[in-house]
Amino acid sequence: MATVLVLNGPNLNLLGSREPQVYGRATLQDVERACHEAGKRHALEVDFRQSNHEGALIDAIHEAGRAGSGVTGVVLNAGAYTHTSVALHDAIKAIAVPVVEVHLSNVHAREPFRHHSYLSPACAGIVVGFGVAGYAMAIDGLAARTPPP
Ligand code: CA2
Repeated sequence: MATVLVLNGPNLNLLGSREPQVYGRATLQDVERACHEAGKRHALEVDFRQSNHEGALIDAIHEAGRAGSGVTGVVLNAGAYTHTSVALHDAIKAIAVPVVEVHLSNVHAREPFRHHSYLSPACAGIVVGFGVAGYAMAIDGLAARTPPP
């Protein structure tokens, strides 16, 4: 079965514990459940991960792009690295697998430093501001591009 890698960046392990007015009350476990449900609808395996470390996110992207990885798409919420990381931009550019950038909040309605993404120009698509549902939307979008086996 083809796999979608869902990759979450720094501090997203804290989801549901603070700032509910910005990020809602769902936990990362709830996000994982929603991703598995979306994956099931498209007969896609979901590999769900979170790391607070930029290098670990880059390694996971490289791994997804390797021949024979079985990964047909990546959903990436890189958290604050979105606004800082040329290294993540380069990693996304380096793989042939499509990456969809996701943000729970509408970053464009927040502080100006969140308005710029180093990742967007390297990504196949972007979903922002739809909370947990945005992850399922990204999986739906990837499934629409994935040729059936
Ligand atoms: O809206 C998003 O999904 C973000 O990627 C979340 C990042 C933020 O830096 C981006 O600008 C937008 C922050 C994730 C931190 O999540 C927390 C959740 C609860 C409590 C503390 C942090």
